[in-house]
Amino acid sequence: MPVIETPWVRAAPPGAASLAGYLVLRNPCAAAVEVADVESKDFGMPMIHRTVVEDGVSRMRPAGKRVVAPGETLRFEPGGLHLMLMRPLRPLAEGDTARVRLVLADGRRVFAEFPVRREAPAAP
Ligand SMILES: [Cu+2]
Repeated sequence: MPVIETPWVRAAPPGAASLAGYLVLRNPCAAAVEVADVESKDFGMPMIHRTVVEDGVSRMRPAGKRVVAPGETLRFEPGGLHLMLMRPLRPLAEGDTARVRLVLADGRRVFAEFPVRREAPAAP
């Protein structure tokens, strides 16, 4: 089963319409896995985005499905692939924890608790 490592959500001012979430998804399985979607009890509209630079301007785009080969990792990190956690359903301040799970294309879910932090945790 794939595992989520170093999950975190970047702290935002109270009332923010969305928060950004980051993680490393490790696939120790013999088969590739595909990340199809994200779910959360704590957000009304969680999405997977990718930040791209177009004509020198940074923009966010839907990331679609992501494949992780056996033994590989998929990094969700600032400036690239990220969880766009829109419409928080409760206040989430630094020190709180958001519940998020990734939906794999085969229907399995990978859950993690994402601590809300100001800074990225040390890389694994
Ligand atoms: Cu985004």
